[in-house]
Amino acid sequence: MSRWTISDNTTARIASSGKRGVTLLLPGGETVKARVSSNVFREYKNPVCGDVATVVNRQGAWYVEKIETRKGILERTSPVGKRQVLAANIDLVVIVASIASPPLRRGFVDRALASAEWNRLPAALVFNKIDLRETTEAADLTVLEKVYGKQAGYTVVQTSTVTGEGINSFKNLIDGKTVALAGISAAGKTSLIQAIHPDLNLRIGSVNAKTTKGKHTTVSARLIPLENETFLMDTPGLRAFSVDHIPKEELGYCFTEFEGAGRCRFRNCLHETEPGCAVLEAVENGTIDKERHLSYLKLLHEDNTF
Ligand SMILES: Nc1nc2c(ncn2[C@@H]2O[C@H](COP(=O)(O)OP(=O)(O)OP(=O)(O)O)[C@@H](O)[C@H]2O)c(=O)[nH]1
Ligand SMILES: [Zn+2]
Repeated sequence: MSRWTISDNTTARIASSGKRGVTLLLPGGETVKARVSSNVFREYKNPVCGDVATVVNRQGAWYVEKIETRKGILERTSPVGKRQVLAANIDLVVIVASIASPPLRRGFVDRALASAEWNRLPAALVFNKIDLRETTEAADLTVLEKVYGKQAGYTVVQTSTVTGEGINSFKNLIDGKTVALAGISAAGKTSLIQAIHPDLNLRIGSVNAKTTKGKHTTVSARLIPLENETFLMDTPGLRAFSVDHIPKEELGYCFTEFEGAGRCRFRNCLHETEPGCAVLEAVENGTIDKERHLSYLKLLHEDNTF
């Protein structure tokens, strides 16, 4: 195409978005910088990672002309209480957690799951490093399958990038989808992607719990194309899976298995110490996992002020 022609409208994905414009992922896999037309800016503020956009090339420069209606968005509330869309058109949130080295952090898993539920995004779990299952610090996979698979109803995949176990299941899990990948540092996200794409030489990006949980950390996401219409969304910062903005009385709905416990005596029950609480009863008789309930209580009492 000549530098001076105006191209027909093309559909592209927004790979990343910054103050001075966006990076587009063109259908051929090429990434280019683009400016955002003012009408788009007025309507959407800014395109976000994952947006499907109509773009046009005018005299060598790319412009975003239109943003398709978003589905599957990841939102957070900004420090000043404004809702911010972080990423759009997510088909699946995949939470990667190692069962050992570093030890499993159930609190992180439950927070990320609750956040996905609040955003109404389907979620799945990948328990990685199962080659370490016989080590003393390893979390019990039978328990994890029961709690997250059977009781909470999520797809659970067990993997090891060392032995290759479960790598095909992981590949099938994400195939053809736009996937937001969540996991603490060193859980093995990069290794998993490299296991299915040995030729892809990239750092998936470091998620460091200490530096990215700070209140003023910028959270931006980027889209990485894999084969067969599969896109990985790298969301740096655990803040992307914040639960700060979930009203306390709604948090229980973000723990999927609580629903199955039946009705509590009080409609506004927070499942703490209330008499006639069906959730507490289920925890008592083991149909809801104690640790899941503890995670819930922890999130319920988390400092909600910014
Ligand atoms: N034993 C074992 N080690 C693994 C496995 N997968 C990854 N590792 C190791 O764990 C370490 C961290 O893996 P990464 O893939 O860099 O983890 P990450 O989640 O991408 O980490 P960040 O980039 O910091 O977010 C590396 O030393 C890997 O070699 C596994 O299945 N088993
Ligand atoms: Zn209750």
